[in-house]
Amino acid sequence: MPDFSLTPEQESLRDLARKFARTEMAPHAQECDRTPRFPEEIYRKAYDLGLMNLNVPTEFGGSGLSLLDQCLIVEELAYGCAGMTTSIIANCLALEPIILGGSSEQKQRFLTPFCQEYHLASFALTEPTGGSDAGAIRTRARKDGDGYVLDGEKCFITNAPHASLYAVFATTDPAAKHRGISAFVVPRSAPGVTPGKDEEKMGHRASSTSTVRFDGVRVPAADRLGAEGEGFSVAMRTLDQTRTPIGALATGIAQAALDHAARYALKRQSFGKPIAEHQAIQIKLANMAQSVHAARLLTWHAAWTIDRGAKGSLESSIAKCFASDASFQVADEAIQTFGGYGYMKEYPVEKLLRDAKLTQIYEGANEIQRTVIARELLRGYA
Ligand code: COS
Repeated sequence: MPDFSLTPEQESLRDLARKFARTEMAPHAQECDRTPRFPEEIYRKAYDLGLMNLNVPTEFGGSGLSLLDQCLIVEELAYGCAGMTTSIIANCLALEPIILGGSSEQKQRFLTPFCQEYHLASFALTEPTGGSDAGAIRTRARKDGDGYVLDGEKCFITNAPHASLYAVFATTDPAAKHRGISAFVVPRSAPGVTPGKDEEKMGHRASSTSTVRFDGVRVPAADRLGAEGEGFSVAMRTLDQTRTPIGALATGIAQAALDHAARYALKRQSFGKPIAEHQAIQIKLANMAQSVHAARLLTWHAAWTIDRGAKGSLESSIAKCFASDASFQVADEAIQTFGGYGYMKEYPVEKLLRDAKLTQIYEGANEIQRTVIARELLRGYA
């Protein structure tokens, strides 16, 4: 890890994502935020350039990128628009349970089509009464012949109205708590699957979020990932992988906020000089720069740790939690640097604050990240 240099391949991945973010995403970010609009044409272009399904192994037609490679891409995309990035990387979250828990036959069957043609998938874990307490989900999977029947409702599901496939977590035995949970792959076309209407959100408004209902949905046993009761482990291992890219996404928002604030501070005059020459603003910019730098390094460190085969629960929670808190603070300071203009929708920084807020909540609220961090930490002292 002391060597922070990127390989030529990583440099070109980063350049590709940077160019795409600045030429294809950023010019539409404001309009998609305001309307709001789900810009599927941009997601299709991202797919065509290989900027989706980053975690799918090469043997199933994916790019098989390391987590560090993924983070380099995600940070750049988020610089262009965090909401679009959430929709672009949602496939990674939805397909990870198949990568981790699926048999070779299931991987071939479910992953390959995503690498042959543009499709969206959703990760369906959260429920109206069970967000942070993932072991308490109520969606039922009742044994029926050689399969299961699913009943229940999921909420806050990214891309749900546009997805063709869902990774669904359901319990065969609620009394068994997390040990009763199994993971299933459910096609959108299965009778009884009903995505809800788009939620009106504070930020990430270019992405789509809705409920999904499962009413008597038949799922063959062949579409269960891993053994019955292994679903909670699949979900937790998935989140260990996908929280680090959220650190990268938050870093991208923070870098954008810092860049806007620094440029504005050099231009904006007060008391006869650019505000960048006032110490109060310099201190803000210096603190923002430290936060962005630390967020990036913690994210790279978590990615590097996991790429070397470690579980990385501690490192990914640290990266996600620190980077998202940093992102919110940096966006807040960017608004303060802009003063009244920062509060206006005409300027880009208020969107960054709204987008940063979600990174403190999704893929596990930061309170949960601190729970994970403390548990992992204390294990070393017990
Ligand atoms: N990898 C593998 N297994 C894990 C694990 C991990 N990262 N974390 C926990 N487990 C296992 C534990 O080892 C334990 O196994 P046993 O059944 O053998 O004892 C089991 O899972 C239960 O673990 P724990 O007791 O820690 O579970 P809790 O109910 O206390 O919940 C948290 C743990 C809070 C960490 C979990 O519910 C969580 O991550 N919640 C947030 C969910 C989330 O991020 N939602 C966002 C969805 S995507 S937008």
